[in-house]
Amino acid sequence: MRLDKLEKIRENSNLKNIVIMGDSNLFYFTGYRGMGTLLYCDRVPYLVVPALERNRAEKTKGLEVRSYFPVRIAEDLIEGGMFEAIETLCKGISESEVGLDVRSLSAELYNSIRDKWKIKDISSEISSIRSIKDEEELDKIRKAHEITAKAMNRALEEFTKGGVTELNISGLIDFTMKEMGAEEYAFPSIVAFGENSAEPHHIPSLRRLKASDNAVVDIGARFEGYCFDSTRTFLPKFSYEELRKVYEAVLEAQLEAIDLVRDGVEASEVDKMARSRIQRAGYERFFIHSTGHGVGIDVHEAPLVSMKSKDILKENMVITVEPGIYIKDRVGVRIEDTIIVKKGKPEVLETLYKFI
Ligand SMILES: [Mn+2]
Repeated sequence: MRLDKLEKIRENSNLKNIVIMGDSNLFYFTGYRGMGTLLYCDRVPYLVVPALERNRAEKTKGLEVRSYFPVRIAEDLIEGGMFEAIETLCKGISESEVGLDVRSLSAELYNSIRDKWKIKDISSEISSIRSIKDEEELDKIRKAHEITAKAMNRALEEFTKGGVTELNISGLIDFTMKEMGAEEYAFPSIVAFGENSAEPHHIPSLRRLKASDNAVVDIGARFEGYCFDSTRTFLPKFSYEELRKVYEAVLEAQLEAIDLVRDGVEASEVDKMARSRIQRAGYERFFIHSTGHGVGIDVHEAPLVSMKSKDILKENMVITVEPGIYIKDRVGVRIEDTIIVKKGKPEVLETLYKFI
């Protein structure tokens, strides 16, 4: 429960009422994972949920749970939908500005709310608070790391044995993660062999591993609501020259960029460092995404580690550093670690040791 953080936002933004609708934000502030809305009405917090979620919601400590249903089937249900419930509980909500996590809403929902209330978007305040993790969050991320590392090792074993398809390996990865206690994967596992690795977001297929293939494996477990994100590029026993050159450039770029990561550094500097190393190797035009992103309840969240980022790295932010080179129809290499920013040397959560 992090209502103290919501109270701080309310105070700083000079708001009377706040409504939180995004799933990740709802989980962040309340610990509840399910359908529902956090209504913070004149400093009184309510968890407003549809009738079917009521029992689960009531396990959330420290919050008044109110539930609704379209018709009156029970005394203690509010008749109507979510908006009726909110307006019943928070009289006069439409009279002053309502703080809302607009970035989490669909365009449709946003439009219907805009007609009812005066909105103040508090999305960026929330994402900047969420970007700095507390110890409880870091422990969940470390556990997600441990699980992901097991799956990565399993993937390498299969790669070394050979005779497998991309789908074989991705299936084993997903199985291993759940076997080790992950609730699910943070995003669909990417396994890409040979020329397929030139597509950063390749979808695993029945492509069978050949002796000269590399493999890009980009995976992450989700543990108690927290994500992990890691990529390794496996090299074949005998790498051809281009693959070796590309791999070395990406690895050195990643290591140099990680060396720069610490409290107070501009995120854009980390991106520039990775990019300049890849430029020196002559592959700049093949590094077609940003260097990294924050990881937490969402697999992509603040801060942004890109050329244009305005974010400053702070202690206990969790970010990825993941340069890559992608040469169309030939080969791709990406190496990614999730990293905890510290005052000094960062805590690098490696899934497999890196070597050339
Ligand atoms: Mn990533």
